[in-house]
Amino acid sequence: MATRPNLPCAYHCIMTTTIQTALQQKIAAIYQQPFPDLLFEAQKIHREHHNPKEVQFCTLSSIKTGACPEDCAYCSQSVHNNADLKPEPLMDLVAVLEQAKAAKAGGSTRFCMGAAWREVRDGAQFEQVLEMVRQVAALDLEVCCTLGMLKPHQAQRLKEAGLTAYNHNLDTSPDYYDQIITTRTYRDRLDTIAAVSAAGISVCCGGILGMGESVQDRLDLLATLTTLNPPPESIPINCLVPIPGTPLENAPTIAPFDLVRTIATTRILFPKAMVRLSAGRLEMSDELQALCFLAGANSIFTGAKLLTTPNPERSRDEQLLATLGMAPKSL
Ligand code: SAM
Ligand code: DTB
Ligand code: SF4
Repeated sequence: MATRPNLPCAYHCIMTTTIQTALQQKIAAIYQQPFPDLLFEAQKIHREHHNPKEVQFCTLSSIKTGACPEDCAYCSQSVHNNADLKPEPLMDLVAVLEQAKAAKAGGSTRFCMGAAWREVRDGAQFEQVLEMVRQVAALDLEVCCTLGMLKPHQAQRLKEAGLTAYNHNLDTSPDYYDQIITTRTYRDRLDTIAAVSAAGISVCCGGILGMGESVQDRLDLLATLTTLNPPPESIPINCLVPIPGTPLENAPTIAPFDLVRTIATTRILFPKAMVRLSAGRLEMSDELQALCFLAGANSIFTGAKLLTTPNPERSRDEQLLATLGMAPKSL
């Protein structure tokens, strides 16, 4: 695999070219191993740090849907795209708490609230989200938010409210980023991640596979994640859900073995992280999902809906785990 001699400025700010190339080579060597060696290495590391028979169930809630000013090419919620989606204002607290209680009753130990915002603004809506965080945390669930860009004082307030983790994906490589999103930069993303870490909140950061990127782009995303300090404790690996009316509606689907290799490489690079097999499971066979678990994925989103797109029913996931002699992870 050819390595790129140069990556753009945002990347240079965190790595010199020499380290960058060495890191890229190291990651490529992991990824390119013969499949049995790659899976064996991933399994060894996975078993040292996690129970290989357990998968964490997480539940998503779209607390504010659509009308987002960002132009993410994959997203149903961008005003720049023409997806068939009805925008919804910020949900009320009681409705969110009902969803969180139902999630817990269904075996989820983590509840993730997503808002289609470019960034958080101080004011009544943020106060309402802070109250949601407080009350979901009081249910004894891990509580995660993904609300767009944050300033340091906002991250601090989320921490004080009891937030466990903040999801803010880098999505792809620094090189490919401007093919997917033009209304913000990689540096913007890294700045929010730094604010989250500085506030003592755990970072959930991953990407999307199947947006027309190269294998090298996927490995460069992983390389960037290794430069975060501390490394992310949670890494969602999403497969693109192609949405009619978005620029990526006809993007080529990721090859199943490329997905498994990417998950195994992630597990090897981030032994302690939760690796989340996120969007795109509806299109996957049980056998492919089982291979992803063997490669080190240990979390899924359960319930019939992700944020705006369908997801397997929880009963199907329970059945799959039972067939494999596996079980949902308790807190
Ligand atoms: N607006 C916030 C942001 O972008 O950070 C939070 C919500 S956004 C929908 C959360 C994540 O969902 C994105 O970062 C992206 O990785 C993922 N996502 C969105 N649309 C997707 C799609 N069609 N397929 C796969 N993943 C998707
Ligand atoms: C993440 O990486 N994947 C989740 C969660 N973080 C917020 C979202 C997936 C969204 C899939 C497309 C949709 O349902 O709109
Ligand atoms: Fe907005 Fe997030 Fe969708 Fe981008 S991914 S359009 S920021 S909701």
